[in-house]
Amino acid sequence: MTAGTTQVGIVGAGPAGLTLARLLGARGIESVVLESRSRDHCEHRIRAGVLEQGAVDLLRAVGAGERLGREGIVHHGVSLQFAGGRHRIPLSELTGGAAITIYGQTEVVKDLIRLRVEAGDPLLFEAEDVALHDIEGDRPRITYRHDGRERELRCDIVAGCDGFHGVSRASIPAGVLRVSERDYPFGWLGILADVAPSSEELVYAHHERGFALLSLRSPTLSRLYVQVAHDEDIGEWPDERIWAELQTRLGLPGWTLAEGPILEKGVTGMRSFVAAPMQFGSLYLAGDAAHIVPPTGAKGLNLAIADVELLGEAVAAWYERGDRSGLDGYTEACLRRVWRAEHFSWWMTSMLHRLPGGDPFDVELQLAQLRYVVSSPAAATTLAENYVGIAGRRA
Ligand code: FAS
Ligand code: PHB
Repeated sequence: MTAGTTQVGIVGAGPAGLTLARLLGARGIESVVLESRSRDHCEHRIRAGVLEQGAVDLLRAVGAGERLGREGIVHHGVSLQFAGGRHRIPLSELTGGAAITIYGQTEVVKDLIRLRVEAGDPLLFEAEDVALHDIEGDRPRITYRHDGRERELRCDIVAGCDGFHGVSRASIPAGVLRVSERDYPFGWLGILADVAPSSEELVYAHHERGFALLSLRSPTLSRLYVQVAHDEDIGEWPDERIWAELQTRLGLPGWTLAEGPILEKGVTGMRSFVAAPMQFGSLYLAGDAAHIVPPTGAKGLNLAIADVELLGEAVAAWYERGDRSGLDGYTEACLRRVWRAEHFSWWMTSMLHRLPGGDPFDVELQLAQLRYVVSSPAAATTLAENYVGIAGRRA
């Protein structure tokens, strides 16, 4: 067994783990990032696409803002489409100028990995059988296998940034966590298509056949989704069927949805999930390891980055001046914002998706809500301020 030591052991090289590593490095705190998958897998796993201003600011602050500033597309509105009409929500007008930035999570991860590798700081891909030990005390250990050799990492703190299916949350003893969750009876089939987006801004569509979303990754790359069954078989969806469904759900008189080669397609399930506390002993959970939101509110990635901003500051305060208040108050500091995002994501999902087995009453409630949001400045502001990112006391 090869033993090593560091200050913070970070499990997972997704947005949470990689951003935390940068934040700690900026404060002179050593960390080792252990990732179970390959670099190529992490850099090409298609996921989120919308960054709140807070996330953009933090990525810039940790030195990951150069390409983001060049290639990120700033949007000042989104549209809701229902009952044959498309209605723009002027996000920036309603929030004193706040905006969102379209920049794929794959790009965020590529930028952060490149920075980590260039800095020569430890980032181990394909770390196998990662296991946490002695997390209830103040000398936790992480064991894992890398390059065929059994290894052990001794550290002061473990950051569980390993996503919903990771090992960290599962390492917390039974009976400690309070889990709140909701599984939805539908999922999203998403495609990445080599075609210029047919709308400059995102379009969220309510349709009797189900929800659809027009999003994008660049001026030549479209990202689109259709609601499907939660256990949909992607094999049942040849490209022609996907485009036909998108044309039906997004189509409007006088507007054309351009089609093109589909480069990637996949089905993702949908759930709301919060595990509390987000810490146990010397283990701190961040991002999807602690909470999941349905992607309708575009919050998942932004929540992960917001968690590690708090965790990074708390860890630095502890090392720099022995102040544990941030660590002790980490869960409470995160959960207000997490539950605000959980509510908003649930609200957007409930308003826009066709509920399997839903009766006309459900549909009329959704349409009434949609008509109200697009006709009342107060209601539109509610959507806008949550969508661009609500922080502080209003969370
Ligand atoms: P991540 O899951 O991104 O990263 C965790 C990392 O830990 C991964 O690299 C994983 O390989 C690694 N890991 C797991 N187990 C490990 C172990 N035992 N040892 C070591 N490493 C381990 N959010 C949006 O806002 N919009 C979207 O459209 C959207 N689409 C999504 C589609 C899918 C299929 C999924 C699963 C999520 C989607 N999300 C979306 C949410 C997503 O963006 C997450 O919120 C975001 O990835 C959270 O980042 P992390 O917390 O870093 O977790
Ligand atoms: C995306 O572009 O992947 C995206 C955008 C907005 C969402 C979800 C996903 O709400």
